[in-house]
Amino acid sequence: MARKLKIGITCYPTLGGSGVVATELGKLMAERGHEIHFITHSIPFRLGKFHKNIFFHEVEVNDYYVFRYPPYDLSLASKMAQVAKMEKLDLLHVHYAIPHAVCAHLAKQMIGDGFKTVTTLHGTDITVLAQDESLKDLIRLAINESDAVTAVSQDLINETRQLVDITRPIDLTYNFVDKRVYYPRDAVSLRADYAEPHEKVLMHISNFRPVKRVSDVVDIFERVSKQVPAKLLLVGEGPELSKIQCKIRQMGLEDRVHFLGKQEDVAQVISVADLLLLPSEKESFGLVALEAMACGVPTIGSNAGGIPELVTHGETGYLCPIGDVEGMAAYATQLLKDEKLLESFREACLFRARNEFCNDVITTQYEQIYYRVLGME
Ligand code: GMT
Repeated sequence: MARKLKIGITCYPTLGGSGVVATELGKLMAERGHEIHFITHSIPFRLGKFHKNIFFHEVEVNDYYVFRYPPYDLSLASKMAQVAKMEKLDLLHVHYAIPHAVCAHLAKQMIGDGFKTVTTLHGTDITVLAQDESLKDLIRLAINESDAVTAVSQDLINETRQLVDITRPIDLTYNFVDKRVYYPRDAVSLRADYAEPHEKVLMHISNFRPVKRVSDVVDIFERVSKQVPAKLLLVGEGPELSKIQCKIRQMGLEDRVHFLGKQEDVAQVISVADLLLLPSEKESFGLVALEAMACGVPTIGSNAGGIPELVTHGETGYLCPIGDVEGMAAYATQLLKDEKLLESFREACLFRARNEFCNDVITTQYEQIYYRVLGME
């Protein structure tokens, strides 16, 4: 049996799908007996209760008076090196190229002895940041200097090759959900708080950034609700929220739309829905569509980025070109009006989530990558 590893993990601990995936992966690796050291500026928000084998090392930024901008990246790199030496880590796994993969590269120089790093690309680190010429060379360096690089969809691998001019191997490692957490929850009483028994529930969950096209969500809902009695639940918050609230008022939809704000227990909330709307402009994977799928909720969305690798058009949801609100509304209406079809989609969702994106399978893939870079295959 291969020896248990000591793994350092760095991610954005307070927001986004990349932080969720990194944290869940750390928890699952710890369950397998590996020792996990999170090196982040605050405790990862999905870490939850006490876990044996999980340690947290806080990155504190030195606010020395000559610094106009306190150098977080340098503090992180130093902390990575310090923890790696002190705890005798086998490797560092960083999520998101900027600045984490760059810091890992710096840390590696400080640690020496052929120390290994693994980088996982999540999407915007390439699709947004690598568009910036001032960052492109830095991202390329960080990727090329990692001992293994993984990406959350084939689409992201293709974009990375194209945008950053990378030829090195990149492992495709899809995102996953923990099947013990993500399953259809009993949502009868919660649902009754928001919708009448004869009404359908559409849901959107995001960080309300422009890339999510939440305005399309409202346009789709307006069209659907003319055909099917329905409510829209909006979960999350972000820069577009007040614009969306205003749009809903202007369209006279206030009594049919509920804002739930940020929610911790996504599986419970999502189980209320009949459909998830995800019309994003860009989405390297679309973790929320997987969270929905695992709870038996089909997605109607755009065919942007990696979404088609996750949502099977005509089986676990329907996908249309970005901005095609008419098409998305038509598919949503068709599905909501046909209870038998909706039920078959629900079943297909549960089957696909359990078989293709299950925590056991993906955790093993990451574990194999760790052993490979350490020459322990
Ligand atoms: O835009 C977001 O939703 C946040 C962002 C992040 O960095 O956490 O999400 C990216 O990583 C997620 C986890 O791998 C993917 O599911 C999202 O598709 C990806 N977002 C984009 O590509 C826009």
